[in-house]
Amino acid sequence: MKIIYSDQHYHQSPKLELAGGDLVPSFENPSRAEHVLERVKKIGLGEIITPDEFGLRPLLAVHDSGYIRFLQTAWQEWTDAGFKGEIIPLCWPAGQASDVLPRHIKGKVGYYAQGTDSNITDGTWIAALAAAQSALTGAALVCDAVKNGHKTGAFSLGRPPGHHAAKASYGGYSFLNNAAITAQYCRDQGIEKVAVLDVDFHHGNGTQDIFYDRDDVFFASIHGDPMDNFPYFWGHASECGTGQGERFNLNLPLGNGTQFQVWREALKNCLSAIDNFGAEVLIVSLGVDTFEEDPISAFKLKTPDYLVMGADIADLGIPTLFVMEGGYNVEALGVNMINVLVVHHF
Ligand code: Q9C
Ligand code: ZN
Repeated sequence: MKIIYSDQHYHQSPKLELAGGDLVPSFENPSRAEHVLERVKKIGLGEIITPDEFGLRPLLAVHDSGYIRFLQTAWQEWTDAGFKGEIIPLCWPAGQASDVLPRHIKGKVGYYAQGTDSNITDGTWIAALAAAQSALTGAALVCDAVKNGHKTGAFSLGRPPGHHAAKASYGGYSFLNNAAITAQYCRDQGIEKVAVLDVDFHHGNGTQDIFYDRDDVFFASIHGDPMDNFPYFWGHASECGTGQGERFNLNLPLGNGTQFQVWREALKNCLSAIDNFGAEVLIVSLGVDTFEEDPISAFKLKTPDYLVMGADIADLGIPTLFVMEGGYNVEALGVNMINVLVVHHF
């Protein structure tokens, strides 16, 4: 399995995040990628390559152009307005509000943000763009394999994560939706049916948002019940898609404290739905914040469980791109994440 990695992720190194009213060191930080990369090297998972350049076009195929422009210019506008700290939004158009995009950067930030957890820094755009290009590089490998009738797997080892980023909003440490960008890229390469399987602890609300009315990209997510967990306003089992997309969105929320035996049943349901759909390419939003010792999540998966998870996914036998998402117990992150991948012999 090829691993795509860029050290540009170091440009996203937010200082602090609000947690329970305290400012604490950001959970989503460069040490996460360091631990995963270290593990990849230690076990010799595969060749590590740097990303190719795909430009902005594949990003604009899933994200709103005004939103992309905002990500590119937010830091400049923020510093031009005289601010020195990282960008943390302070107000939102909640409830009944105008849908007009404000002129001032403080208003724009509230317009595009889902919450206060995803600081925009001077390097956020550079890092997020590199993560997207890494994922696209992996997608190109997988698409080539499909065309040549080979089975292949690739792993985009990148951050910041992406699955909370919607068409026109950021949140949950996500700015560009790497999984969605690659799913659309595969479609544009002529792959008829693409499935996205999201195993991160948190619901992939951004990916759901992007493909909610579509029947060509199937989205399945296993996650902490939004009644008790971020992103709170998306991820209920009743959200099945709309219009053409009805029945092509599968949410399997599970209660806090869920252990692997129950989690695995949900995985089997997702995998058989993906199989029935007839996916030619599988993209996995690979978060391992389902780990029992994750500091911000509530499932009880153990380190060996990730081997079984990986084997179950490999059993589908579909060319697969793994895209790194969450996982915040940095000590265990490398081993847990690579356990999912190590059983893929292609
Ligand atoms: N202060 C991903 O795993 N809530 N995002 C943070 C802690 C947001 C997680 C609360 C969690 C988002 C990609
Ligand atoms: Zn997560």
